[in-house]
Amino acid sequence: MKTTPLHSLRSLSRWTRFGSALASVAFALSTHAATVTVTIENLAPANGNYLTPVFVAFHDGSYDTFNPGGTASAGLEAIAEDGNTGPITAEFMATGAGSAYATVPGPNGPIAPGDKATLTFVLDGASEAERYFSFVSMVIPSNDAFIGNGNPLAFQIFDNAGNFLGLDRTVAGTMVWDAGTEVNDEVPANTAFFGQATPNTGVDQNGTIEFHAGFNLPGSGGILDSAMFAAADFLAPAYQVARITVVLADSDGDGVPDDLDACPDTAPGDIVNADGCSIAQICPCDADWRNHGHYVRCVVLCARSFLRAGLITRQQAHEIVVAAAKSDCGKRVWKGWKH
Ligand SMILES: [Ca+2]
Ligand SMILES: [Ca+2]
Ligand SMILES: [Ca+2]
Ligand SMILES: [Ca+2]
Repeated sequence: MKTTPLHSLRSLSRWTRFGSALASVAFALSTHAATVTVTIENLAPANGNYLTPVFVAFHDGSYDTFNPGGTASAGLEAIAEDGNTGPITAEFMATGAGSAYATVPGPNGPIAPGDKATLTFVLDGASEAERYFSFVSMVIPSNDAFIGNGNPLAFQIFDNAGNFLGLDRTVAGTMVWDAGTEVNDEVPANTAFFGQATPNTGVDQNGTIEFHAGFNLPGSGGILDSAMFAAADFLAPAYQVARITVVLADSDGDGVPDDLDACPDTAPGDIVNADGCSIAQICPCDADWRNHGHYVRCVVLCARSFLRAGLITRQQAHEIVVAAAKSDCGKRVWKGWKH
């Protein structure tokens, strides 16, 4: 996370030049660098399926994870059967299609229903090598079920001019794939995260990648007979597996992306200008004001500028100025009088 040293906050707070100082900061940051946050949220209900830590990659559009109807690569087999992202990561690196990739775990490793896995990347929007996005994650427990995009051009994150497009996609249960590498017997000893002790255990399917036909019916001794996964039938009506988002990072949640935010750590809920700065940050109470009047003048000018920008109402501007005038900010406190 970026930090702003106190002295720069103070220089921003000088009413004589806060406007030009903020303008120059915003100008300096207007490049193609983009700090983006990838989030994978498990949308399954309680006692639904988990997801393994997700392999995510940004690339030039040439990285093809799989083709429906085709056979799985060894890397796809390892993630679909065991949640192992090592081999698919090596395959991705060998393609030379991009250099921004990661395995994104949930808060406790596997991503439980309701949990989110999230990771931030610093990308170059102007680079063709970071224009498209792909992901793969195993649906667990299962023999070889997974989610992911087989079309490398499906998720374009930056347009050809380098402008951020982002991504917000829901994966329905009907979009779960079967890797075709292992028979869906759901026998615990063969089924990862359901009793299987060693990787790549199970009966070879020698099949192709197809939409998954669903778990075995309740009563067959399979996954749905386990109380923990009683609601994991991802082909149930309206079942959703995941939501995948790629957004510009906004660490302080003020609506201004990190790369354009001149004031990190804005207090939650504070109104900010286009540079991500609140009035309390532009005119901080504890700055080294010459006197109370200088502090109040900073707030007056700032409130006026927020009002002009339509960020606050006339009534709010009035209340902000009154509160500043009533405050002790900028006053020299006499500490030697009492006791
Ligand atoms: Ca299978
Ligand atoms: Ca296998
Ligand atoms: Ca922000
Ligand atoms: Ca901010």
